[in-house]
Amino acid sequence: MSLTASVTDTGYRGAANPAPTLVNAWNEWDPLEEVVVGRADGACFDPAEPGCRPQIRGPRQPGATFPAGTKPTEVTDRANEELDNLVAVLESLGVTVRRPDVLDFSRSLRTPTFEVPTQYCSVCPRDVVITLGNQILEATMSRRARFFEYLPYRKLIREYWNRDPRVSWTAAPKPSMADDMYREEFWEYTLDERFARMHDFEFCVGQEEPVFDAADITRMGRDLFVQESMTTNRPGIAWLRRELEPRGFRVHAVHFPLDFFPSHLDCTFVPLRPGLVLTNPDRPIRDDEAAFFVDNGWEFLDAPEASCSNDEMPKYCQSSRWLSMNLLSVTPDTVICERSEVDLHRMLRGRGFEVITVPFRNVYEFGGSLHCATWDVRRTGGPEDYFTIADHMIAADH
Ligand code: ABU
Repeated sequence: MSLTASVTDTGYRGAANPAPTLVNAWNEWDPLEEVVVGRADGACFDPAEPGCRPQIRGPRQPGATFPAGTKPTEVTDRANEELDNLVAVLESLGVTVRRPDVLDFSRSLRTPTFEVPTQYCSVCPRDVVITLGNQILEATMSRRARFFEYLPYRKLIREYWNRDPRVSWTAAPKPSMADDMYREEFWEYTLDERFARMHDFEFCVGQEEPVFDAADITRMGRDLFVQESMTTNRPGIAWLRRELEPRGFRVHAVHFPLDFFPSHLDCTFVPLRPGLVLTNPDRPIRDDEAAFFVDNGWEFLDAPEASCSNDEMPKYCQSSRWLSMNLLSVTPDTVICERSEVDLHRMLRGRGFEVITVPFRNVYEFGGSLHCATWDVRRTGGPEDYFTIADHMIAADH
């Protein structure tokens, strides 16, 4: 396997110069030192747009429509209570916690290429920004309501960039989000049609402009795995490859053909520690991609059933019940999980993990659970190579 950059290109100084970079994260599990936790203030309901058709969950009154505008204060307060509790738990573990700014998300947007009646929220930094070694990378984003969602994090990003000259800061090119960037027919397919088309990996974003959400990327040292999804297209993965491979990363596309509405990898394929990935039993990774992990000695551990069905998820939540596996690793042996996912707790404890539990279901309708609602700015550790046995690369596209 040829590496095109040395470790010094990535800002990691190693044992000879151990001063930690202020921004440093190479995987999802190394000991967590600093993290941003989202906040729910001013959050709006997801507006309907070409990249999103929000649906009411479970039983609904005839004629009921998905709400619009700012979420009710009591809903936001309940989510903030759980987010603040997560902050307290992390601080009690010695982790430095930072919070984003709040935007006026109720403001409509009118750009030269699109309009949208409201924006969304700053609960899920994971979707917007990612730490890759010493680099802060802002995603293109894929939905109009989230176009400016980098703004709540910009003050923090500037601070990290100003405080440590080794910190690199990159914003991916913003897409037009014009009508012709999307494939609106996607929303009309029946489940049978989706089944028939599952190996096409064509979703609601087209293949012209590079598009990705940061949560479609998962980090395992030198290797980054990026899901083709409703929120990340093949040009988006090509952009990541061209940007990151000169920095010494290997960028692999991954596919989960049975996930008909893929959006973000962290309810599908969740690395827990070197050699172990928590996998979604409903969404197996494509066989050829599974082989890359297995040939390198990795084990897949299927998550147990979530504690509730899709219909029992909060009424306005747009994520799947598999938020159950959207955990946050604090160390390779310690994870924070949602309180009600007792089967997952039991399974992970059986595998030697310390499991800390927190209530988080009131955050679900704001787009995610514990992994989504956090951005790990700094973990200890460096650019390890966890894929040394089999050196075949996963192709960029399908
Ligand atoms: N934002 C994560 C959602 C993933 C899922 O619905 O499965």
